[in-house]
Amino acid sequence: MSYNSTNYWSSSPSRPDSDNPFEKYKAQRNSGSSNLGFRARKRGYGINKALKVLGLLFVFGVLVVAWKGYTGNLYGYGLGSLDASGEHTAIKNAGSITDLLAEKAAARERLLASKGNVQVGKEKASLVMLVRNRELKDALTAMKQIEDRFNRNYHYPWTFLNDEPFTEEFRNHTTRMASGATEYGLIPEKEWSMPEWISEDKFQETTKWMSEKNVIYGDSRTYRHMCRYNSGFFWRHEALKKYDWYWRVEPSTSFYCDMNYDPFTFMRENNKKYSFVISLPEYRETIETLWSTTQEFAKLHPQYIAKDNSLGFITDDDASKGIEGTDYNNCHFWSNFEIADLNFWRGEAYTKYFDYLDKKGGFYYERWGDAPVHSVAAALFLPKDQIHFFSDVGYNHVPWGRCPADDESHDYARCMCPFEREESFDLHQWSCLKRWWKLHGKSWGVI
Ligand SMILES: Nc1nc2c(ncn2[C@@H]2O[C@H](COP(=O)(O)OP(=O)(O)OP(=O)(O)O)[C@@H](O)[C@H]2O)c(=O)[nH]1
Ligand SMILES: [Mg+2]
Repeated sequence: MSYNSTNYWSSSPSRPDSDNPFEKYKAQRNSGSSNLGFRARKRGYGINKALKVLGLLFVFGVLVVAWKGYTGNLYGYGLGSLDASGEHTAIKNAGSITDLLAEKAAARERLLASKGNVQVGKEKASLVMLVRNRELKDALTAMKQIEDRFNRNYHYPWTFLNDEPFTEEFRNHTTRMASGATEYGLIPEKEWSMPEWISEDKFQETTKWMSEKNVIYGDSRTYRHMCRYNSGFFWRHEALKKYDWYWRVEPSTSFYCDMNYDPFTFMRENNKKYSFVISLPEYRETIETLWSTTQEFAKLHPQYIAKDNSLGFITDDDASKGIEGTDYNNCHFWSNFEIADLNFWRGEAYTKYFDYLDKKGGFYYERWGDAPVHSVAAALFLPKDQIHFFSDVGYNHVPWGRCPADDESHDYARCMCPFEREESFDLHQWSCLKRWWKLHGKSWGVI
């Protein structure tokens, strides 16, 4: 009978198959009659002995460790016993755990110092992220890309702002990711809540009809706090007072191209105050009265309107009719990316404009976004040459992304875009970029 494993395991032990090699081996081993059986029994005996010796050694080891630990000699902070001076070692060494923690903190500092996070960039500038603790992973994703593409060569600091205190976890991970210094700011409650002149009832009416109409974030109170904060307060935060420039970074955004120059220096040297990479129309339901309120403001303060402004970008009417004679086409610079001069927001024109808007209540009675508010202000208060389009930046914020169109973009060592140029939002029917080019007297497609 030939051996096959199936019938071997199914065969009864009481009916050993003498032809089966496994049964043969089993029988020999049990009887101890063969060399094989003898060696096996001997080996078994040897293993038992070795185990016994090991067991004894283990017990001995445990006793030594316990004794040393008790007397404090092994780790330096034992639990008891008196030392030579008669002092109880547990009390004497009580500070050691604190020392260990301090050493851990010092090690972290050394790690950060060894990263060489001394600022190389020459500008008074910071990367700025308004973010929630729960967005840590998304924050790191965006940070990683900005670091890899740009900041690892410049080590500009990062400033994080939040309406709640940042957790240790958030601080530790983002500090490790940053090549520059990090600072964590808590937003004052007054700047993240409805001002006293806003009626709760009227606000509730708005959220009701907006949620019925499915307006995006239409029923959200915190989204409105966020938009108002970005529109009127972030640059007033203590942490940002020392800077002239900021680069706004949002969690989950992507940066596809190496930036081999300092954009802050570029902005300063070229007298630019505001910049963008994507422009698109805002949902009209969220800003029904933003333009009429702006028209009122412009009438009251004509001195703030720049001569060579970008009205032509934000209206599809004949711009020569002026602010009063035109309607807003809803085009705005997508403010999830911004590199800009903080002093523009600090200036008189914008401060007065924001106060005027804030008193009108549109941040709560409608859902005015910081993007159209910043954009309308930049378009009207700045000469058009002070707004810069970063055509060399490859960028994505869901659901839209863009890639550079110039020859440089095809240098794949600089840009790694996950989509073709044809799929860039620049070419989308909703993109406002063509209006931008028209305003600047350039032909469509030349970037
Ligand atoms: N600290 C804090 N940050 C917030 C809050 N809401 C939004 N943000 C931040 O504000 C920025 C804009 O918020 P988003 O939710 O991205 O708004 P959005 O870009 O218009 O919309 P989506 O990105 O499509 O959700 C992001 O950096 C958010 O992390 C909030 O309640 N607290
Ligand atoms: Mg966003």
